[in-house]
Amino acid sequence: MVQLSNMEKKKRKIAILGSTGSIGTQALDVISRHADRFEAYVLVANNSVELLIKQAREMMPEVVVIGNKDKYNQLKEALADLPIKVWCGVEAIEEVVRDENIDLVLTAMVGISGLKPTVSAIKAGKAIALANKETLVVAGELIATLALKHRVPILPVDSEHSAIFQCLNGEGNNRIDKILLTASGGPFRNFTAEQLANVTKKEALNHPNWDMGMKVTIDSSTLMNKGFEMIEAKWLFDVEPSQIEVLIHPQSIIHSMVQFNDNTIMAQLGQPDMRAPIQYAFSYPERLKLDMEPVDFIKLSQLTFEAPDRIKFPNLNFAYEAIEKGGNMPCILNAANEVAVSLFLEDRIGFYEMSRLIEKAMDKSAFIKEPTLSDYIQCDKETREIIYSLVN
Ligand code: MN3
Repeated sequence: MVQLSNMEKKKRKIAILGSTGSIGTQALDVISRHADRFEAYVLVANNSVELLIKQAREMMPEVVVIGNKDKYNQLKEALADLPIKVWCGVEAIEEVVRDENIDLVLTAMVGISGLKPTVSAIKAGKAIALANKETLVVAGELIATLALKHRVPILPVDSEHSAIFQCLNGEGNNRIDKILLTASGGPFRNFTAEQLANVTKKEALNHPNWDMGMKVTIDSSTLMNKGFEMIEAKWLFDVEPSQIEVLIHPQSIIHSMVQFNDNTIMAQLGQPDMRAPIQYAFSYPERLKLDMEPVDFIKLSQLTFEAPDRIKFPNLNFAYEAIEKGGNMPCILNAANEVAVSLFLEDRIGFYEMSRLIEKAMDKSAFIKEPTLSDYIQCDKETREIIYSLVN
């Protein structure tokens, strides 16, 4: 599936899209600890200019890009004494990933903003370390087709997909019977429907196992994240949604499993530490040292599993419905969810309203069977307008 043998031993030059976010900062930690193997060649952030300045001074990349043009002067002045190129704007992000020296692009931007730069990087033949799952949710077919055409490997950074990817090591053409996609269940796994109706932003942001960005933490609490990951798995591993079973596993030790046609199951285990899948995507197919504690099975004593509650957490069903319908429906799902999550984070709507708004958007938005890249961008915009019109 993936051919990276020609870049095995040389220092990999990496472009980090979203360097100031949760994945981005952990990626820079991985790069710093293996400075003989990796180089942060490009750093891209949307808004967090102060952190970007600090990162640039530490990592000394070739280029830094700030998405928000209003922050350009501040960035430029702060780095004036260094030989670092400073760019700004969304077009600059699409351009910077095409630099001939880049080996690998880590896509760790939030939401649909990662779509165009990912397309641009694939067209330029860059290997992709994919953390921005919304890219595959919105335009999975387009990305999968492009990656195949340009012979570009897509290395998953999402922990579940990295696990599945690792379970497939050495399996050649052996057919996947089923993917067992594990989920922690989030902070509200045992809440009643009444309790769920009243949960606060603060409670939702308190994830039991994983330290992640705000958007994905809220998505975890609604199981939208797992729905997105099901769609992500479909495109990464060429399986049908019916072959993907979501399994609640509160300890987050098994990161996912693959069942083959002889009913043998392979699992990948480890501590819930995002640096592990990030580093594996960077060093693949090699494994490098990581200061992560091994799993202590005696201390753990048990690993438990249960079925997800699809009544309390309907977003999971919406994801299956959206991918079955296909076309721009997953794009509608994603756009509606992005707006719903931001409204929840602004304390403008309650926990359940996020699901209600997504359901309404899927009903109301115009269906396009075979969308182009510009259809996706337009559909994203229109869906957002629909959601805002519903709450105002
Ligand atoms: Mn995940």
